[in-house]
Amino acid sequence: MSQRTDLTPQRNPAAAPARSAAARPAMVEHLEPRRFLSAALKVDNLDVLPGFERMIFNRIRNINVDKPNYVKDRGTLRLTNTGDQTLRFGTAKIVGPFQILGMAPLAIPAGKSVTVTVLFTATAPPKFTYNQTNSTTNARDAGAYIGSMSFATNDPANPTYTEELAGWFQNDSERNEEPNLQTQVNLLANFKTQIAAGQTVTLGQPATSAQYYGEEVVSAYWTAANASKSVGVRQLSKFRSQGDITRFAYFLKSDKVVHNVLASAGLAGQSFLPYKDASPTTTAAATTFSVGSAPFGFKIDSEYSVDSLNANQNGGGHTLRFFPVRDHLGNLLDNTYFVCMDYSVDPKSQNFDFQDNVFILTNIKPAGN
Ligand SMILES: [Ca+2]
Ligand SMILES: [Ca+2]
Repeated sequence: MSQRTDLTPQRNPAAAPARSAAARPAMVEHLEPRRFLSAALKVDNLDVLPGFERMIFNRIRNINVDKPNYVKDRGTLRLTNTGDQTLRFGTAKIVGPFQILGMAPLAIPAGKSVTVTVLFTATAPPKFTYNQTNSTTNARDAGAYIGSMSFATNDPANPTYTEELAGWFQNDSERNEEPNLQTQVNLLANFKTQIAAGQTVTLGQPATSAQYYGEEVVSAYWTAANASKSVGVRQLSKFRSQGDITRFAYFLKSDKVVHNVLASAGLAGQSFLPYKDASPTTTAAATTFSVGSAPFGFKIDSEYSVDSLNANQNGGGHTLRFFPVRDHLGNLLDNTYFVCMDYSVDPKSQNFDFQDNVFILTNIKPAGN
């Protein structure tokens, strides 16, 4: 899977369908009516997540001095002209603390692509609106900027194209200034999955039993939806102790042997789209593994998807929550789920924010307990 998950961005519904040369009757090209000749814009977010239409970022003012934070403060779009006339752009209009690195493109010849890198440049939290953090102590020290980049084009289907830009700013690394799970999934990444009713800072549980929220899918074990294909994993975010590697594993229900398949870098301990451990920062924390039709569970660092296997039975040992992924239009993506975890090994520090590590899993379906 390298850097891509199976979550291929959906085509901009406002964009004209890609026109392939093969689809046109070449023999009558010279007679083709003028109305078929145009530029056509196709947009790809090279991060893939959260989608072609939106980029997510984060920044931290006071980084951890001993373990300097990697932050996701830039991302790149690929703009492709799938039409047969030169694609031309007006001046880009930016809303919010974002900027284009270098020159914005003015024109793209037919069939060619250019890349545009966008930086998140906030230097302070936004004006306080409501508590978007993972606790109640420092809610004014962090917040979300929701902005955009738009430009006019001569693509008749996209007279104005708008890319949504969403950035999280926190004054400090950790210190309860992390985006809570709803802030991450709904406000910043704009997935329409219902995490919980209303606005919820944490997803707490009674002392001895689990409590479930929103569209949560309760299943300790899973199987590959298509047994002939691999299961995909991509880490969406990591907001836990700075400097610590996160290890993602699976185990078969039959033998419980833990197979580590992915590790994300410790220096990306407070970041969206963390990178793979011992890799360049441009290598996304993503992988695939194959299990055929065997039921399996997940283990993320200390926490199992099988509640009874967890060392700490606070909240019934329920430390991994699964939610179906709904895209920005509210469509359920087939066999695609978030897994959202909360560390419980030290009961005193368990805070029930359930966003210490968030992954997106593809080609899986629930297999019960
Ligand atoms: Ca936590
Ligand atoms: Ca956390």
